[in-house]
Amino acid sequence: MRQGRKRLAALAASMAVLLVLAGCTPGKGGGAGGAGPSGLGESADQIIKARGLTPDDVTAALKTYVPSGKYDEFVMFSSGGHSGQVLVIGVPSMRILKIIGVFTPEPWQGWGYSDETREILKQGSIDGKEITWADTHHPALSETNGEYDGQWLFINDKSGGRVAVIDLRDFETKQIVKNPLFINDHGSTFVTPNTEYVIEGSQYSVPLGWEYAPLEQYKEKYRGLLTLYKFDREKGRIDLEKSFSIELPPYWQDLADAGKGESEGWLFLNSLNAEMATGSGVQGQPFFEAGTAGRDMDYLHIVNWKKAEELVRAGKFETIKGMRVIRLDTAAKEGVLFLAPEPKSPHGVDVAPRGDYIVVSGKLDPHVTIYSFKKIQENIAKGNFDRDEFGVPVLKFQDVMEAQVELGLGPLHTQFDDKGYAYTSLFLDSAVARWTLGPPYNNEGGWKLVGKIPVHYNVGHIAMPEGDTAKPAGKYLVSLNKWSIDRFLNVGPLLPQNFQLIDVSQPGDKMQLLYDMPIGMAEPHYAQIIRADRLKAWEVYPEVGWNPGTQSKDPNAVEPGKERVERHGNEVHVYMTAIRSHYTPEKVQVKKGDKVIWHITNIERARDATHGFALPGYNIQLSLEPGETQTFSFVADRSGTFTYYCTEFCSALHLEMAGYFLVEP
Ligand code: CUK
Ligand code: CUA
Repeated sequence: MRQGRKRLAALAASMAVLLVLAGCTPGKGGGAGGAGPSGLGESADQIIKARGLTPDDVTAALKTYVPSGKYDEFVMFSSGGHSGQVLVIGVPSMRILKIIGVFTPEPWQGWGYSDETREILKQGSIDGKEITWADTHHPALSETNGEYDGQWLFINDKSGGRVAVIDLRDFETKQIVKNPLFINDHGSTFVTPNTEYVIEGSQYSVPLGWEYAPLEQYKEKYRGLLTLYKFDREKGRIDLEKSFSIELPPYWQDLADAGKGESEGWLFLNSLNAEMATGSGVQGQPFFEAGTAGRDMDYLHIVNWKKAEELVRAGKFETIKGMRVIRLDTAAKEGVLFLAPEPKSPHGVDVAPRGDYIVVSGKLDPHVTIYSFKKIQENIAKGNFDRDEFGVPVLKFQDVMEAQVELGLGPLHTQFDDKGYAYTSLFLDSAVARWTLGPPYNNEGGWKLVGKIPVHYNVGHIAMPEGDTAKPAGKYLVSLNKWSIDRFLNVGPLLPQNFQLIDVSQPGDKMQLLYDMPIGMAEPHYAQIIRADRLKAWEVYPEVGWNPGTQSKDPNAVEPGKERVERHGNEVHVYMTAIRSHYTPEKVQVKKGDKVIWHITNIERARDATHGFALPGYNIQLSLEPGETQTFSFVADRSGTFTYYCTEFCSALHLEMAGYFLVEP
């Protein structure tokens, strides 16, 4: 206590010196000896005292504070959980920079109101049913040579087995793909080191295409699946025609990661139901929680995707619901799929930066297990394996396991830094463990627990700057905690999640908790953190009349002076421009029953000069960024007097940016 106070005094003194050096005058005008009742005081030592801060609080504040007009060093792309969105957060400030509409309508961005964005949301329909939510789990940044390249972001929806593509030139979603063969996913999204493929693995096994089959036929009819979506960088879209899937045993595949470096060309997935439990819905069977925990070992799936590509090229696939599928027996026979035992209900599989080791956590085992890719290859080459009941080669645990490190209770997910440390979240311990990788990352033996830091509470994933790439950047760790309990003001029984920022720049067991960020809108699962300087987003759209859907000039772009309303039969085409502070035209008149096709171009070139466009009663809300063209269409099925107006406070005369939409009976 006393020592703490001494440290504090020393810190305050040194801060005062710094402030003097910086030309400030600490201690003046704040009242002697601390803050008065009316304020915090002006000098650093007064503020520290008035707010009752500890030395650690002060260093934490200094480490996270980003002054106005200065930028964060890193950007975190976080899953938006149930919201079906993506959160963009600056690190270390933990300021939210943007929320990107992905699987669900997002009014601010007009996401899901224009024709084009509605169409993209519709791509995510399941058997024609529009889905209004998503369970986003794992964002994945595109990679070149195993490093983030800042060009694309992918994210999955676990609930619907869907994958979305976001273009990081404008931070907008461009495509949603529904997997035709499974209803849920989980091991998704992950990319191969040059983003040849975006990967989606199933979770709860179902018959392919989720056709009906009784649970009693589980082993015969139910299957897991791994889908490799071909990503076309030129077009910026997943190319379903060039994509394919690999059928897997019904072991409830969980998380996946792509090999890189030494293991490039391979994929790894863990699984959690080697028991093939069918749940208490089947007579005499226990609950899943017991049924899936019967065996000591589940299966790490080891997949040779280069080989799988060859098989597809050689025609060794079947087409099911339009998707090319390498059947399970083919995958088992032809060297595409191998298994290795992994301890007790594993969760998380993470490939080390050089691709040489694969780290698997055992939720119900206090260890992480590290597999050697080299040993896996040697044993495959020697044919040193048994086979499971589906004929899939099963390597022997002791042959392919490199090390086990005891970390604590409930290990889940692992990330890496630039110093040869690995970090693993411990769900049950509510902590993050730091441990050393073995050679070549660490020449003093390695595979040792170094230290732990408590987190608040129940951590799931952790994210570190470029922490799952070939070149981790270290420095920070964000702990994505499921429970916050007492960390924030009480907001009722539904509590926010808690993102905790941790400084991991010091070696050894020194790790410092810096900041708590409440996430009060869903449960994000995973996040990835990229160096901000890798992102090269546009400031305004490249040309006036830009269509973000095609990322090119829109044929319906409206030029100033050419605004008009055209009637073709009972179709009315509106060509409108928006600029501070008016729309042209300011009156649009149609007849009840007309089909209205309305194009608007924001002809501004000034950065941040966004206009909105609201047409109340017809459920239209657009965001028109500088240069952007949007089209929306509807049937004017309700006569009356409607107003349209701008929903972005764009200028002093923003309220005057409005018009009348008249529908004659
Ligand atoms: S999972 Cu959520 S904590 Cu879906 Cu990545 Cu492990
Ligand atoms: Cu344009 Cu307000």
